Amino acid sequence: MSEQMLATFRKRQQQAAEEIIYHTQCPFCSMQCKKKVLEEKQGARVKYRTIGVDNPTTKGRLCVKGKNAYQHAVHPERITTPLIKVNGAFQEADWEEALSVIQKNLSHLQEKHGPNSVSLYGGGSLTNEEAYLLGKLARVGLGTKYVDYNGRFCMSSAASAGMKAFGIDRGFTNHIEQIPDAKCIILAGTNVSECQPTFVPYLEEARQNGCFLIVIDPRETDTAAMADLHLKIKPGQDKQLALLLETYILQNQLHDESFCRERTSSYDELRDMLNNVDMETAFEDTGLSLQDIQEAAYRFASAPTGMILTARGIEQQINGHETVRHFLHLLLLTGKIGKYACGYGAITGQANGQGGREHGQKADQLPGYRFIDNPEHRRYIADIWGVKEKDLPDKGVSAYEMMERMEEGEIKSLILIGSNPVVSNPNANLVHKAFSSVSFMVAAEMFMTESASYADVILPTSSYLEDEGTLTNVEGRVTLREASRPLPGECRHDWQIMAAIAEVMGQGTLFSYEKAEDIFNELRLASRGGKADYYGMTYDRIRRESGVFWPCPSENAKQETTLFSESFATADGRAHFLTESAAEEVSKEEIDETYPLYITTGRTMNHYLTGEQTQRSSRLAAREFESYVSIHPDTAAKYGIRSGELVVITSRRGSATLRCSVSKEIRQDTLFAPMHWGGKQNINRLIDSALDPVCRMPGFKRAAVSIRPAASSAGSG
Ligand SMILES: Nc1nc2c(c(=O)[nH]1)N[C@H]1C(S)=C(S)[C@@H](COP(=O)(O)OP(=O)(O)OC[C@H]3O[C@@H](n4cnc5c(=O)[nH]c(N)nc54)[C@H](O)[C@@H]3O)O[C@H]1N2
Ligand SMILES: Nc1nc2c(c(=O)[nH]1)N[C@H]1C(S)=C(S)[C@@H](COP(=O)(O)OP(=O)(O)OC[C@H]3O[C@@H](n4cnc5c(=O)[nH]c(N)nc54)[C@H](O)[C@@H]3O)O[C@H]1N2
Ligand code: SF4
Ligand SMILES: [Mo]
Repeated sequence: MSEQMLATFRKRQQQAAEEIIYHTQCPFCSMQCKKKVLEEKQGARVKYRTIGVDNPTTKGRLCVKGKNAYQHAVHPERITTPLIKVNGAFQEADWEEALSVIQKNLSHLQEKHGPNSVSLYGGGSLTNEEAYLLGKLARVGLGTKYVDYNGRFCMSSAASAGMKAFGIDRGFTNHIEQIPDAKCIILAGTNVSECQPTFVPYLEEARQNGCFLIVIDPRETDTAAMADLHLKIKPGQDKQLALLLETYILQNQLHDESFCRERTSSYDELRDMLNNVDMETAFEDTGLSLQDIQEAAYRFASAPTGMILTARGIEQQINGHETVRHFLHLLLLTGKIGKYACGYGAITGQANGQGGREHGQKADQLPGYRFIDNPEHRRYIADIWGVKEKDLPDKGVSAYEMMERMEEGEIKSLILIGSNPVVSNPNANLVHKAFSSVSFMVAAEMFMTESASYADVILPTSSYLEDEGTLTNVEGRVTLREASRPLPGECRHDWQIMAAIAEVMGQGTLFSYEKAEDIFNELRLASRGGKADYYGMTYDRIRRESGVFWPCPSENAKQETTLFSESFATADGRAHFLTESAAEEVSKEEIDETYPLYITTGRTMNHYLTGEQTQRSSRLAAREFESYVSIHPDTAAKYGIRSGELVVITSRRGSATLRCSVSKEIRQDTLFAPMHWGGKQNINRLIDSALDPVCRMPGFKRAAVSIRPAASSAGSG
């Protein structure tokens, strides 16, 4: 090697040594895989590598999204200065100007139309500290009742079902390390292979140990491919299926009579109710074979241990609450809860899907899973916040209902932090109108999204590489994301943004924090004695123990690996059966001559939610650069559609144009489209605005539609 070459080589080596390591957690799903991102600077060039880091939940595993998530965080399209809209165009501004515009507009609207003219909309990507602060900003910073978040669309039915049946709502009732010992597992409407890939090894281990795996899904997903029995159900008919399973278990004496008598209430009423179910109709509704249904019931009830895991397939229905309740009945009837390797798991969705719903960004809730219409709960939180109980607003309305009130003109302003509602809400055409009709809108965002483009002021926020805080993962384990990358440009953290808004609105003293940990320490007090009690956790303890489960009432409280082993968290200590139907008045959308097919919607491996982040990762975008609709080959032939061509799908609300993908994996009467694209590919233009009467969940998983080639001029709807 020549001297010159050696010198160049040494120089390169020196440059390569300029490596910074950022410890963090993946920003996407509820597995919250721990990882480190290595930033290697070589002169002007920067290279990134991502490595999984061992932890009790995901053991160092990462999926393709987690490996590539740095790409959006360092993307040149990141918004890094405040933007103000002037004559329809965004202009860069400084924080002082932006906050002054916010103060003037919000004050003007509230003086003229009252405090409730302003609304806030949050998200499940926010840390616990930020979700807590969003609720506080609404109730005491701005004094409005209108606050809700995207988690309403995510898990509200599982949350309300868990709360009513068991007395608390924590995703998993058991630590997930017990899964390998479960001998029968029902996966109802969950596609973990694509949505929580680092969870899958737990199921594989269970199967190795002899577990019988049942998957309920209208599609043959990668998850269904692992199953011993796949029930390819008609969309929206899972409650009917659960009723059939319950009845079969009881009729064949496969239930646990002493568990039902000792640990539950309304057991006799449940039996009476099931006697009155029209079994023939229920059976026809499911589109399944009787033999398969009977096998599922027999396998689950007779297995020594068993678990039921649900996700959005059965939950995002306008009878989602009741559907989940009936799946919980299967656990109660067979006594498979409160025991090792038995129990329930609502597989949470977003990074902080669980914690995000516990600390008060939901219309009806206060921190610690307290309720805003409970006088005692109100008093407790008012004391923590140093305000009078009577000054706390009442309950607001759910996420989509806020959109309706914007469109009707009652809500005049919106502060959006961590969501992209024009792509993710049902009946997306109405959301466009709602956003056009508000007089003043603020968005805290990383990117110019379809929703943020409606804003009058955009505030640049931090990413998961920069923003430290706690998140509660799929297990109910509170983890600490130690994010240390310096804030790019003028970006600020969401909690700083909320504190700054409170300050210009004259409430700064209630929002003076120096770091996320200060907010966490207030949250600990606010959650103390509540159902989701975080009081016994500190940042140090979470670090030391690699995450801490709630409930955690004291600093030396032991972590409970199995909830409900002695009693349930209800007032009488018993689990509650649901014996009447509240959902009868909301009728599910039926197919007819004009709209002859069902459509269901969901996710694919490479993209995340409305795609704003994953589509800015070139490696993920390259894997799937546009949306699609799956159709069975016989159905495609019937409607004269060739694979790969563009088709127009129309419902009673609107249309989307998608590329057709012909596949035997889907039912003949059903189409499937992912939710990750906006604009003309936005599948939520088709989804109805009807909501579950108990939890206000929309029916994202079932609509009636027509299909035609985009090239043809004829069409229906
Ligand atoms: N890759 C990826 N992973 C994600 C996300 C993402 O966007 N992309 N998002 C995260 C979030 S926020 C969430 S909430 C979770 C969602 O996780 P999942 O709920 O697992 O995801 P989905 O694809 O919405 O729906 C799951 C399955 O339900 C099926 N399904 C549709 N209709 C019905 C029905 O009527 N009955 C039954 N039984 N099944 C039905 C679909 O075919 C689909 O396979 O994933 C999280 N993880
Ligand atoms: N048809 C159909 N629609 C659905 C669903 C479905 O299955 N089918 N699923 C529903 C479900 S489960 C969910 S969870 C919703 C999700 O719906 P959305 O909340 O609209 O989805 P995201 O794409 O996560 O939007 C988050 C936005 O916030 C930004 N962001 C990310 N992190 C942060 C942060 O820390 N702070 C701030 N300020 N901004 C941040 C991102 O850039 C992105 O633009 O969609 C629902 N909509
Ligand atoms: S998307 Fe989910 S499973 Fe994949 S790396 Fe991120 S947190 Fe883990
Ligand atoms: Mo979600």
